[in-house]
Amino acid sequence: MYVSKQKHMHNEHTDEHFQFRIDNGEYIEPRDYMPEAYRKNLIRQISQHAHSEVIGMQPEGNWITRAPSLRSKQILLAKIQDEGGHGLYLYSAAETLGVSRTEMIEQLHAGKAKYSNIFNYPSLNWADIGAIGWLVDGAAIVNQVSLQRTSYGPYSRAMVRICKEESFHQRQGYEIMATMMKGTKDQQAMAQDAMNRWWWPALMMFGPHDTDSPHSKDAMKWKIKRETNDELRQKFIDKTIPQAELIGLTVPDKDLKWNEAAKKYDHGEINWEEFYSVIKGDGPCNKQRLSHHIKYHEDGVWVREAAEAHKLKTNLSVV
Ligand code: BYC
Repeated sequence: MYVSKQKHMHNEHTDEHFQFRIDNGEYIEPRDYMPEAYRKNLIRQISQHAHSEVIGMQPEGNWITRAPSLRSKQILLAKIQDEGGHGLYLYSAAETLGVSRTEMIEQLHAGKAKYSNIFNYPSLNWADIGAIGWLVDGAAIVNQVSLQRTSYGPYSRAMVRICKEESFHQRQGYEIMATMMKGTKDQQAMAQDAMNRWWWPALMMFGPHDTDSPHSKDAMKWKIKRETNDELRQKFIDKTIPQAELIGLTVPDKDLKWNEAAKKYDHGEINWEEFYSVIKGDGPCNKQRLSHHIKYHEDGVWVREAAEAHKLKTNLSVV
């Protein structure tokens, strides 16, 4: 009896048992056994996801002071604040895997950790705020709805909460685009121009094609990813095109057409050269985004020190 219990306990700490649990649809929790490569892949993905949320505040923050009405300013402020919150849930989820937030930020500042390609493009005018909410948050939702069922418990739970807020963000953007499309010829042209500039980078958010995605095989086996890059990209395209048509926007892809047999849209070739150049650090705003983050991180040293001092004082008073 005793021997069989020991054997069972031993088995719990093997890759085989881990995969059995994954195949069985179980969630993996921080203290559970996990292969080192699973832990590393999760830290990479979750920390990059967190960095994306926080860096993503910059292109939107650019328009707070110039929002066209008090209502739109309040909504934009609330949305950007949500993104900061998403970053915090995600940094906390990553910390449960044994990495500190300080280390993650250091990796970002050293250029070792990536963040989403999309935030390296400039937000030139108010229509861009519409396009970001509608297309960028729209793409993020498709990805994140799928990640609600990711195999790592803390990441999955963070996604459930984030998805609720993202659907409001997507509507905020679509409302801006719909309003502009009902406006003057100039406003319609601005909305179309924003659509033209954000469409292709939004498709790139899903990552390289499955055949060129080095992390996908393991991520699918471990159910970190529940759907592949191409499957999610296709879902986004099929869902977004009718929304564009409804408000009179043209999708900037001459090869786009409905495939009746496959019941999906076929689309044109994505410019992967542009994608790799942007994620390597050579996009239009990479340097600006990173130097802004570094500056405000350094300016915020006193806040972190004050928080630490307060914690110490509170702990002492409890003792
Ligand atoms: N951008 O093997 P692959 C938001 C990298 S923010 C940059 O397919 P994976 C929002 C990839 O990291 C939404 N890099 O990788 C916030 C890898 O390089 P490394 C952010 C990319 O991880 C504010 C290499 O290419 N969402 O919603 O299996 C305002 C090979 O790729 C990108 C998430 O982060 C990219 N787009 O699949 C508004 C979702 N794509 O790390 C909105 C969580 C690929 O080996 N992340 N790379 O140096 C994921 O689902 C997956 O990480 C990805 C990529 C699908 C993005």
